Amino acid sequence: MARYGTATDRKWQQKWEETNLYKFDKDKMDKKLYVLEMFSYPSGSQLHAGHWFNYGPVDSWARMKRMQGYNVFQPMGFDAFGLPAENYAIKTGIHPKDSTDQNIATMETQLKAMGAMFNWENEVVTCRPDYYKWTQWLFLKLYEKGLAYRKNAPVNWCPSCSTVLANEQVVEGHCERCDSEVTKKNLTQWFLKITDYADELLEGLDGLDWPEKTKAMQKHWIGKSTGSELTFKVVNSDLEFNTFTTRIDTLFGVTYVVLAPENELVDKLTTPENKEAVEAYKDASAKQSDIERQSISREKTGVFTGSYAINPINGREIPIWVGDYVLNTYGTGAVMAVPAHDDRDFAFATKYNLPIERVIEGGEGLPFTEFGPLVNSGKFDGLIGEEAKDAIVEELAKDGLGKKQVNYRLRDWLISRQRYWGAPIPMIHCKKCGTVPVPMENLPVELPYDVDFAPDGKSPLAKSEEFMNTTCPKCGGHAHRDPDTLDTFVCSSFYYLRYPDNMNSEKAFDTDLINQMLPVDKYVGGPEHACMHLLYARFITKALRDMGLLNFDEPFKSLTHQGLILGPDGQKMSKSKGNTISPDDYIKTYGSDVFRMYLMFGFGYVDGGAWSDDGIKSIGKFVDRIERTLDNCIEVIKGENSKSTIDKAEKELNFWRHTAIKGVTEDSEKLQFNTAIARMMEFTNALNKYLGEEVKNGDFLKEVIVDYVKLLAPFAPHFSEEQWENLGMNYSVFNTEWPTFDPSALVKDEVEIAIQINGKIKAKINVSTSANDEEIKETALNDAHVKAALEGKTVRKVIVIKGRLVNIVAN
Ligand code: ANZ
Ligand code: ZN
Repeated sequence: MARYGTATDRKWQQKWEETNLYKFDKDKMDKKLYVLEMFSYPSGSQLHAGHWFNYGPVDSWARMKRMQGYNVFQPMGFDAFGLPAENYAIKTGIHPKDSTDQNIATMETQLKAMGAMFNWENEVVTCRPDYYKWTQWLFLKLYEKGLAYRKNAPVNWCPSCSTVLANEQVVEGHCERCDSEVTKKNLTQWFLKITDYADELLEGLDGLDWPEKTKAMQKHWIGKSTGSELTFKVVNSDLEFNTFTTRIDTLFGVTYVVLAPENELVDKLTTPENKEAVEAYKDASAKQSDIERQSISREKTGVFTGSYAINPINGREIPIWVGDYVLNTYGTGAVMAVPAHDDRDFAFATKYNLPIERVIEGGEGLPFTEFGPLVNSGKFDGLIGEEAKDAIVEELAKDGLGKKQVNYRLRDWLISRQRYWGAPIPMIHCKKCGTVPVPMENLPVELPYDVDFAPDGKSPLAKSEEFMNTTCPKCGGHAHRDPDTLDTFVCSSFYYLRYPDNMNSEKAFDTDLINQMLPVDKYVGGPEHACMHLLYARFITKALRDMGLLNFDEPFKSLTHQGLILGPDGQKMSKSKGNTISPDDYIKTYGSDVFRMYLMFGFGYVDGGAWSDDGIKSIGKFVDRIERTLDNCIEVIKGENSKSTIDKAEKELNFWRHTAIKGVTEDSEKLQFNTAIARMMEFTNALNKYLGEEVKNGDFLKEVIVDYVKLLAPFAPHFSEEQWENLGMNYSVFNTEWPTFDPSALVKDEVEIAIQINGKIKAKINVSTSANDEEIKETALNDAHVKAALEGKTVRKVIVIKGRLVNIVAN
């Protein structure tokens, strides 16, 4: 009878729960290890292979750490608000709360069947009032500090879904959900001032043990750009506007300027004969997302306003155009165009027949040196790069027409959502007092259950009179609640702070406790959150630190992104392709340990790859083999020990034992589980080889398999507990110490050396590692195979390459 499978899983899960084995010990803070996996979104009611790949291997790592003496904290919860549940509700009529609760219940059962060391008593569920009370608290704290503000801003709007879309939900200008064209709509929205932390968010990246690619993505997203802001006056007018440029050294090559269609100067600058064309152009570009407008390959378009501007350096008059490759949300919403030195300007100028003129200076990459005549830069001729930039900006500064300027690509975080399934924004709008925060003691502002959330262009909560009508906390008069809900990324921006103190009903968290518990020591999750969740969480940590509520700067010291498990066809798993793998089915057959071990052995952890049924089958066979091997070992141990000495065979087994201890420990530490498990396979082979010996040492063997089961325990926790019990050891293997390797056991007494005769390997010999060249040579020449091969030949030369090879030249 196999000692693995669901019955074994259940048995040990129950025992672990009864004995509260994985309880975090608050008195052992010096050894705390906060291991965090990104919490799940409770959708589709199924735990999929991706969840397993995130949680299973990390749990194995955490188990090893526990055995190494760490006091592991590994919580789990649900990121439970959000669009999918609401969209599902719109389609099926099942209330988001009901479907979410149902999905959570199912996923909890599935997660428990995984048998990970989750600290369930610390669970958080973001859609429950005991959690979102603190999401609202966080918003109010940010508001108190001036980090939350309200402004009118253009947002992506899907007319058919009647809702705001995040930038990420706009795919090539169309709604991700219904494919209709997305437009812009001006709405009054709440924003969080993440831009206040732009520099710190950038600088902090250096000290983080994060994937380089993720750090690079955040860096790019923050997009710090050092340049200058220049003033262009409008010809025959009092109007002027600023441009932001990183290449002021190309100022003499400016042949026109371009304003973003949304730039408020456009209407004032447009002459009557150009009005119609400009209006039409503005309408067309309102439909484009910023992301699209920035696309390099996209054809550049624009219209002339009819007005001219003055180049501040040389007084030259240049046409003012409108073009949507200029974003209104970056820099000043206007650019000086230098088609000889900028790709986009070049494409634009070529299309509209605008002059292209090259400056001599420039220094940094001159992409179009073959284009356009050289223009003279007057007294700046001969200066290049930074020198030229400094000289020109200094000159302009004298007349107040230029200054150095730093710009960021990062925008403030728009957090209002005109959706139902989220945390209500705890703000009250009073005719007399304006916007008034809900007093902290009145939190949570509960999300009402009975709301018509069918999309019709308004926030669903706005339709609930009961919710909307309230009294003003300041004047006591009649007032309205804010009808919007918070972006779900607000919920997940602080969940790691709430976990350790999830039952606290007085505060979001106890500062002293959290300062001890955090930062998170190891954070693991998908790479898709690089510029959203991972950036928001860093911002919120810094903001709370500045409020005196935390004493650390960064929430996640070390981060890993697990790879993606693909379907058997090598494609991303999807229901429509029918290539999904249902973990539950496999667990029924193999139990959770084999499933987990296959994931850990079959894939590089950060690489992922295609699922293979043969792969899991062979891991099943490996576990069977482990079981047979250990049974045979136990038989030897229980029998009369034939010898008590440690000889050659024991030394060899000991070598593999310590090789495995060293390898498994080092590889697992780096989350390289596939090679760690390969070591266990080597170790298993060595045990079997030893079992083939005629006389064995039972006491020694027992020592060896005690280490064997300990090393196996993190990868196959239930099965290993079973083996541990079978060995007659005390519960639990996870309360024992992780083995350490003995370096002296890794020094081999003998090495195998190949013997080549005239370049061909003819034999292999064993020699003592302490043998000198002369001794090795002699052993080689005395070997029977070598003697036979040298029959009738004369040895001309013997070269010994220590530890590896003996090369004999003979003819
Ligand atoms: C003249 C120039 C010449 C430029 C040249 C570049 C190369 P980063 O590095 O991303 O900050 N720019 C400024 N504001 C813009 C806006 N709102 N929309 C689109 N483009 C804008 O890029 C700064 C450069 O992007 C600026 O420097 C400006 O073009 C353009 F050979 O000015 B440059
Ligand atoms: Zn009032």
